[in-house]
Amino acid sequence: MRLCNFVNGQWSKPLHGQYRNIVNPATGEALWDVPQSSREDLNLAVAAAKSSFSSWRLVPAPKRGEMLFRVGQMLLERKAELAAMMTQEMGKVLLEAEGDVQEGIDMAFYMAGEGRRSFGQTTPSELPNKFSMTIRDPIGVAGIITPWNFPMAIPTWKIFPAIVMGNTVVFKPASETPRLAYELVKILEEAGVPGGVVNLVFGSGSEIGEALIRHPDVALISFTGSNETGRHVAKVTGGELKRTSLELGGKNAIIVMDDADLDLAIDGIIWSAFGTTGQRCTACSRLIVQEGIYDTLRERLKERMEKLTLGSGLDKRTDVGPLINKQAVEKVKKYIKIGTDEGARLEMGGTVPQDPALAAGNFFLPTLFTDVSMEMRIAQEEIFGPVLSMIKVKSLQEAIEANNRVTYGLSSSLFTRNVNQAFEAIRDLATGLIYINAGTTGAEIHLPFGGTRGTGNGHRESGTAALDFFSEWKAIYVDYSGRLQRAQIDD
Ligand code: UN1
Repeated sequence: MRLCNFVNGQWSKPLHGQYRNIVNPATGEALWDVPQSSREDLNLAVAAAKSSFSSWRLVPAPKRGEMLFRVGQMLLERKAELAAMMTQEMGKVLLEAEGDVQEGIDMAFYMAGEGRRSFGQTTPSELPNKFSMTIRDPIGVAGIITPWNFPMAIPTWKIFPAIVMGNTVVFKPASETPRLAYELVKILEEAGVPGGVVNLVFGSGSEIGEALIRHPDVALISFTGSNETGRHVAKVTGGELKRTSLELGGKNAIIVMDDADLDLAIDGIIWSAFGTTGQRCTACSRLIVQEGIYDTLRERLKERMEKLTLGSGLDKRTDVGPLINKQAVEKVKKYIKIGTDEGARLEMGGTVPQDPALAAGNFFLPTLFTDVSMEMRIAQEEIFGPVLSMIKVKSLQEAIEANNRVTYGLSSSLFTRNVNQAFEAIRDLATGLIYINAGTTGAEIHLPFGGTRGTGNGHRESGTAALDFFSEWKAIYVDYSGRLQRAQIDD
């Protein structure tokens, strides 16, 4: 099967006819072919989005929202089928793939409702017989660049608020996971979103992503991906004063205090560190543990890790699926060597599995390092794999300080039974997401999502915060006094 671009309402082949093959990361089996588009394809998509903007911005927002209700309904009806495709293409286990689609469903219904809300303010004027209010205005063409780890959820976080606000879209999904992007855009078309409003162009970051961020007719860029690429995007778009939202990963920690419910903490650690094979921006890769329970927690965690089953995500017995590709396996291997050379103790894992049944896939054993100190690179850099580093601390203050001493600030978590400690942590943990007695993953779509420092550039996705990125505020003054009233001068 060959996927197509979607430009100006037409499913079209790339102009230069280049394709590449997508393989299942669990088995190496060939799946489908995806266009390797060129700048010419991208230019056509931007032109379509630009010309559609003039009519789409005038479609009443509740009508735009109704289309998203239909999108949500269709996603719901096709949830199992879409999740299976996602597992084939990206590798995450079926249960998590269903969660990924569910996040898209939630976002569709939430943003559909924003079609009837999009609240501004009415506020008194300082002058008599004068009325003031604020309204949201769409901005123009939004360039949307998404990663492979949430092939459905993250595109919906960006596309749905963009279009309900009245913007049009050029969507460049991750090269590794085109299929879900293709299915999502087909659903948007079927739900009645007019041609030209959402355009889809497959291709590489260096060709299509680069052309998109540089295109003078693209007013907004919403990007999720690596810190390095995010910095590049910011440099290019900053020079053009192009509004840009960046979500660039994390080095998230779970803190476990001596008084914590250890069964609960271990459930949270296993799910956050090894769920999605550690390939979430929100994944836990540091475990900061108070000294009194450090040894017990380490031993109990190892017992649980032993029981994790690796395999294809389509198999119901699998706990941990493959990494996305061979380069990811190499990257994780590199960090195992870095950690060992730095003097951390490799307690478990650290290699690819020996099981011949797994040899064709990109598997890596769940890995635990202990004796890790905050200076080590394995405690500082995003590995994006099933590698957890244990750090011992004496107190909550020391734990919070360790948590904050990284260049990222996405998610953090604290396990304690002490409510005072919980609130102290909420005050002092310097991340955009904080969980008490839960792991570092599992953000819900109606709350703001994003982080501090190297995680981004201050914008938030999800919830009403997403509307702020995808719209411009207009302040309106209506003077019905019939005379010139000068603000700040007349009484
Ligand atoms: C990501 O990893 O980029 O909170 C997104 C979570 C999910 C979203 C993760 N709801 O883990």
